[in-house]
Amino acid sequence: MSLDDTLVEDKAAVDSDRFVEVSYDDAIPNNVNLSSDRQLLKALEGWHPKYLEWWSDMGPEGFQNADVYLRTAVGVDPAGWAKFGYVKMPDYRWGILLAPQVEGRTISHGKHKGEPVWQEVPGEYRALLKRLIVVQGDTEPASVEQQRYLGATAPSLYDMRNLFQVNVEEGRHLWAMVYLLVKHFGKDGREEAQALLERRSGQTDNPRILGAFNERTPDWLSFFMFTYFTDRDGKMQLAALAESAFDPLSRSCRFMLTEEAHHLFVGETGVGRTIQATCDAMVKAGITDPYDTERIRALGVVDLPLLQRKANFHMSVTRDLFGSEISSNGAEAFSSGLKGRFNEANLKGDDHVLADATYSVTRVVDGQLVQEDVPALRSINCRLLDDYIADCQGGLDRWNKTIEKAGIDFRMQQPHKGFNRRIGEFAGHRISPDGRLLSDAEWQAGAESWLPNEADMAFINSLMKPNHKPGEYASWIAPPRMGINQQPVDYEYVKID
Ligand code: BYC
Repeated sequence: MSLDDTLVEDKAAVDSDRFVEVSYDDAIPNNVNLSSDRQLLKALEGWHPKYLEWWSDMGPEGFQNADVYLRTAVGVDPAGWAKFGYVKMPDYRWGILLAPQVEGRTISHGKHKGEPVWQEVPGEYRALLKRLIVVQGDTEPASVEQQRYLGATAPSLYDMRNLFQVNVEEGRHLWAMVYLLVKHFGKDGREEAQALLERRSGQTDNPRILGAFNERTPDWLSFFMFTYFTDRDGKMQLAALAESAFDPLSRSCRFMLTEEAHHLFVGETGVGRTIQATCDAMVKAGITDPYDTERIRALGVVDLPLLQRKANFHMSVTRDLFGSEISSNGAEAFSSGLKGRFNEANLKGDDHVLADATYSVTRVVDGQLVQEDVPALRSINCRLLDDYIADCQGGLDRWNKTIEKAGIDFRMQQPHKGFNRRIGEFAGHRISPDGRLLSDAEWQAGAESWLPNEADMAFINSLMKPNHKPGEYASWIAPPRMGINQQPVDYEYVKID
């Protein structure tokens, strides 16, 4: 079975099992009966041109007039919820799509467990709920901004198309959060919707809210690592919000998860194809030592230790996105019912209220890493982070199979949870990938071999040359086993004039 076969969609992410038709009669495609709410429609129609302005200023650089073979959500049945066709990106139909309401749904966790879910915002949780929606919304345009320049160096038209697919869907996810803000939070919500278009990834005076979304995505390897590791934070957070007692948020997130699955696929297969190209080139050249860097790089492929360093960077930065392992905000989000654990409704073995439960958290105490039992409510963020780390492993295992098949003695690994962290329990401590607490001097001595160094980045940059003809693939990445929507791999996925 090929890598692509195993990954047609990330199954855990695809949990929307029923779909409703989308109304295309309105200016904004939607399945929320927008036309019946004139005030809301007016507010969104007012936001739309500003969104398009943001897209033109901060969305993909160039290619705005190219015909791109994109999937558009049109709200069909599970067999085919997406429509494929050539679209110019600014004409993409960003819409508001919620998974259908589940009749009789009750709150799955927290102090309101068992009560009917809310269709309106409860006053006592308004500020916290708005904050969660704003943080979620902020990440969507941020990632588009981060990926803005990648089209120019796409390793193939297939990859370019996938990049643009991810970008337009992140745009739609922004729409999803803006809908909630504008519909449910009045003037405040409209102001927040505006602010989402004003913050800028990496800008000093008005940056995006969370750290990882202010990092650069300067090359395609970063893009694939980002879509594997950071979009997976998206999956986990959306899954936790899909458990929300606030039903419109839950329904939005359930539909977003279906799109998120493709982003994870792009990441996993992108890194997987890079590894495949490296292994193929090494085998062909008779190189067995993965650390024979100079000779491997001379073949125009990425050496495996460099891939590990890139992965270390993206994993550690993404782990920070879970917030502090021990957090009163996290406890409040759970107890109020606004945000559950991963897979909350199906979790067995506790009461989903967690008032007396504990959870084992790794902490740094007196210069040692120790396991400590902490009240489960306060360690909700840690629990989600641990679930995320477990969820990351599948891709690494599949990548390692490729390496093993080629007979190369190297394994991709996840670094220790505390490696290179800036938020939470490990912030301010130096921890090696194998989980040793280090002095500053030891850290400085090791950092170059654990995280991408200058020479690594210069080498990656040297590989970033465009391959913009159908069927052409850069040396450092293997072609996919299958094309998109059963098209061939040499299909003209983007028609560039
Ligand atoms: N950087 O109690 P704490 C996605 C702030 S990705 C900067 O430790 P809390 C996507 C925090 O905001 C998923 N600041 O944590 C992926 C708080 O500030 P305030 C996005 C940080 O609040 C790829 C303070 O520190 N969705 O969808 O329990 C492409 C103390 O916070 C960071 C969500 O994250 C950081 N890394 O948890 C496209 C879900 N971490 O409020 C899209 C919604 C923490 O005191 N968000 N801070 O000013 C949440 O659930 C929570 O806000 C967080 C933080 C989990 C992020």
